[in-house]
Amino acid sequence: MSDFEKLSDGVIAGEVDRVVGLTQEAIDDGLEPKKIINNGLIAGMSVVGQRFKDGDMFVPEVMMAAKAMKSGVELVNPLLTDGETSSKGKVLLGTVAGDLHDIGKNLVGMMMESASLDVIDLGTDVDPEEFVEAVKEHEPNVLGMSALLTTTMLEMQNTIELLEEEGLRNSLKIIVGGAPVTPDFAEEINADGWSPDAASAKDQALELIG
Ligand code: B1M
Repeated sequence: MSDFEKLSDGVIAGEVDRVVGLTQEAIDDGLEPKKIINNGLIAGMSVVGQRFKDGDMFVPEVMMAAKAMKSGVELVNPLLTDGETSSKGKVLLGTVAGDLHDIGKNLVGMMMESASLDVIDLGTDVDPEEFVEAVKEHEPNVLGMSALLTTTMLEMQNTIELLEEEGLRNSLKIIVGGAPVTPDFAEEINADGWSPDAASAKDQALELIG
């Protein structure tokens, strides 16, 4: 098994200590930092994303894998040179106003981070005005909104309308998700995309960023 395969394997197994040890070994052996991230750590997390999508892995295992991957990336990140920053774009994420459910949203954020997207997580119960202020401040490529209640999903529409009023809608892509949110609803409220799960949300963000 190659060093990269061992690293991927450690991420898939969610073993933080093993991943930290293997990452340090890879650094000491002089392997290229970007390859350690892409061919080892992110490669492992891609497998996790696919298995989660297929129902072969579950939330706690995905969280452990994401934690292991993050621990490895943190060791390698300081070694990347300026031109090598691994960021593929910026995503602003939040659960809408009145809604405190954040497990799904956190998974979406982890998957996105594992694909080298910069994630700014506004947390839960984020009202339209807060989303608008954060879009002005951070200028993200993508805004992702999560809702788990049939009552709060309407806040997605309120947020998009406020972004339109403020002239901010055209400069960003919007994706929505959460158990009660359907593709038809996403289209109705003028979102750019809908995803059924965290791994698909990551794929969609990357696709929309282009
Ligand atoms: Co609540 N809750 N809850 N709850 N809760 C549900 C959602 C509910 C379906 C339970 C039920 O009645 N069967 C129901 C909603 C009914 C409805 O509106 N249709 C409900 C209710 C009613 C409530 C309260 C009103 C209960 C009460 O107090 N009377 C209350 C509301 C509080 C509030 O938000 N204001 C409430 C509270 C809570 C807890 C705080 C106790 C807790 C949340 C803890 C937390 O999140 N930190 C909780 C929980 C845990 C649930 C259930 C059991 C599980 C939700 C979950 O985390 N699923 C849920 C019932 C259920 O789903 N079985 C329920 C796992 C998670 C990985 O899945 O969030 O769907 P999910 O995320 C998926 C996808 O949806 C997608 O990707 C994720 C991963 O693949 N996804 C996105 C999510 N966001 C996305 C964003 C994207 C793309 C994809 O793009 C940006």
